[in-house]
Amino acid sequence: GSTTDRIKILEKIPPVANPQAKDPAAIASNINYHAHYSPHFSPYKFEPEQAFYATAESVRDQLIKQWNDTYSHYHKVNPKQTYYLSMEYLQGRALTNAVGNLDVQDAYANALKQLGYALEEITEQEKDAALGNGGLGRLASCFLDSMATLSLPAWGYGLRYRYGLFKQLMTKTGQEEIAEDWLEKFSPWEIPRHDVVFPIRFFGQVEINPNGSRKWIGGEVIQAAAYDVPIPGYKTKDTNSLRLWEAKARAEDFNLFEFNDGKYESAALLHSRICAVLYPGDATEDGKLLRLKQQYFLCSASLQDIITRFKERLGGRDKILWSEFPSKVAVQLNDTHPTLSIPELMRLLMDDEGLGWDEAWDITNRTIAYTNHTVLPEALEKWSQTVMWKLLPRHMEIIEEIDKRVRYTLNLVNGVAQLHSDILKAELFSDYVKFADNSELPAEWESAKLASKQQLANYVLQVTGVSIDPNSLFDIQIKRIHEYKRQLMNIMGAVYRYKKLKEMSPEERKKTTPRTIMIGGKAFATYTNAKRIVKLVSDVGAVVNTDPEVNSFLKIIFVPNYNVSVAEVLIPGSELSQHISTAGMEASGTSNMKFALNGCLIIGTLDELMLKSEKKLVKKISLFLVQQLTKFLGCVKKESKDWDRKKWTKMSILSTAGSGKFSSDRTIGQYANEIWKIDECPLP
Ligand code: Z15
Repeated sequence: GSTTDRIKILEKIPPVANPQAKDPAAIASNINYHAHYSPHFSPYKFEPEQAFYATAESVRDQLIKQWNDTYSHYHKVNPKQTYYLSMEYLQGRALTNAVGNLDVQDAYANALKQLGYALEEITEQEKDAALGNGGLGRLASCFLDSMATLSLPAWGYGLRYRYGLFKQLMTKTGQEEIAEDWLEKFSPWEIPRHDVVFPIRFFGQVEINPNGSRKWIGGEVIQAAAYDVPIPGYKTKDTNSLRLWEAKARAEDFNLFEFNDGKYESAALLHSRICAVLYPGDATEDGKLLRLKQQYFLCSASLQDIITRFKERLGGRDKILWSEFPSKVAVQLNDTHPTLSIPELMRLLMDDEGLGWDEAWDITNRTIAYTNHTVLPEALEKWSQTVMWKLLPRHMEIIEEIDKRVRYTLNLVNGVAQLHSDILKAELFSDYVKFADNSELPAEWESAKLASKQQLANYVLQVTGVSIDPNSLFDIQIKRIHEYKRQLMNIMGAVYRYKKLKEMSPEERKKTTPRTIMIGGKAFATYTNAKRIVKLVSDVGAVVNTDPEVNSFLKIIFVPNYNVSVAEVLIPGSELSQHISTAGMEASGTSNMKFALNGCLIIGTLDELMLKSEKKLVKKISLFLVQQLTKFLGCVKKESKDWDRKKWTKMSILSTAGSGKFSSDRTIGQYANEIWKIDECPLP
């Protein structure tokens, strides 16, 4: 409808605040209330964008009550609580998730219909929150979802980057990076906590007191201010928090005299930029001072907040029993990025709270756990001692002491992936297998898949202008572009397939299975080889897709700007996906599990770590691209021969049936029991 039509519809619906509205008419009124009284736009407009913000604010009303209730419930019960510290979160869109978890999907769809909109049209308006790069960040977001779903008292801590991951624009010269300001208008999902502010120090020196205790003084101090994002769970009222820190300078830190002298780069102004951008590299080394500052900023603000809450929950006792701290707090570090938490907790306990080394070290050990996410040596961050001593002098003293005391005793490392082939088999041959041969399920399964493929085809047409056949085999590889992930091998395989098709007679071609190969992912801006791969994929596509002789048998698509909401369209529409990283290089991989859950078959590397875990020692063989490609093509050929719709459907059903283990709910359940030792704390 036109702008005037929309306003006319709006006029018929009374704007009434009703944060707990349940029926569609009341919800429509509440949405209209927000359009009128929480305005962020000029009046007399109710275009899709305005409708999205008003709808999101209305859904937020629904969340806020149970969110506050959850907080006071935790405060009263005072259970042991987990804090997940991560430099990255890839939340994607929140509206569909919130409406689904609150179980108000139909009511909202209906309400929006009264306002002249389809729910899908409105949810499409939302920008992805992309405060992360890839697998590590998305895993953190899945974990938050599962922690709420399992009613666990567990919160996330992160940074409120103004600019998240860049937007990938495809031009004649390949990938171009566009800054994405996800807060350009505003985020309806964050609540500023003006009362939660902590000082964060950088530089300065260590003062030694007459009694031997030490204190970090001087340097520069900035403020960390909290912004909370509600995390609703599925089929639970528990609504947890993701607390994002924002760097702020206090008014008194501004030196107006300097400013008036034209010195705009005052320390205070520089500091306010700490959270300006997400570092856009995925698993690559970075020694930038700003990144180190970001990491310390996250650790210090989060730990000060955690200690403050621990003290608040003492329940009126004025004596602090620090030995109780590990029975109230578990801190999980997502990769090495937040490991400064270890010396920071030591510093806070010793220098601010007056504990001795042994007691502080015992508490720190029992509180903090770390997960490793990479086997790439270049992904392990390193900083020079000079930089560290300058920026964090007290922490360096503590780190040296830890090194002296534990360098010969430390032997515990835990990683993200473990293979449980036996469990897998047990699940694969469980009762579900019977359904795979059931007469109705395969047909329903196929039509659901076809519907998802049709949606994907519509999306590809919309973003690339290329039309693809939903009846062709959809073969997908989506992940950050990296040499070790071997998108190059995949595209070489596609070129080989194209050449073979060109050699065939028209009759022979008709006997092949038509295929659409889709590759998507972002390349780190300065990673030249990765950017060349992106360009190659899109150039090969341009040749193949316009070749009338073969383009009904093969299409090659570079899917631009791969992100969470694009994944939500691609993964359900997939039939075959590529997980072909060089053996021994991928710590785990997580999209493989999402594809499998969505009934997609997988081509994957038989990783040498897997063989090792089965105690079969294999000699490490390093292949050149050509040999790898030959092997890969052998695999691809076999899977082409196997392409029999009935057989595929059965394998697809078994794939979904056997992948329950890969739910992040299962992972988080295990973390809660085995590492954090926390119990669920559901709202009554
Ligand atoms: C990242 O996305 C991953 C590891 C890292 O060290 C960094 Cl900095 C970013 C990925 C791994 O590459 C991937 O194999 C793993 O599945 C994922 O983390 C989640 O654990």
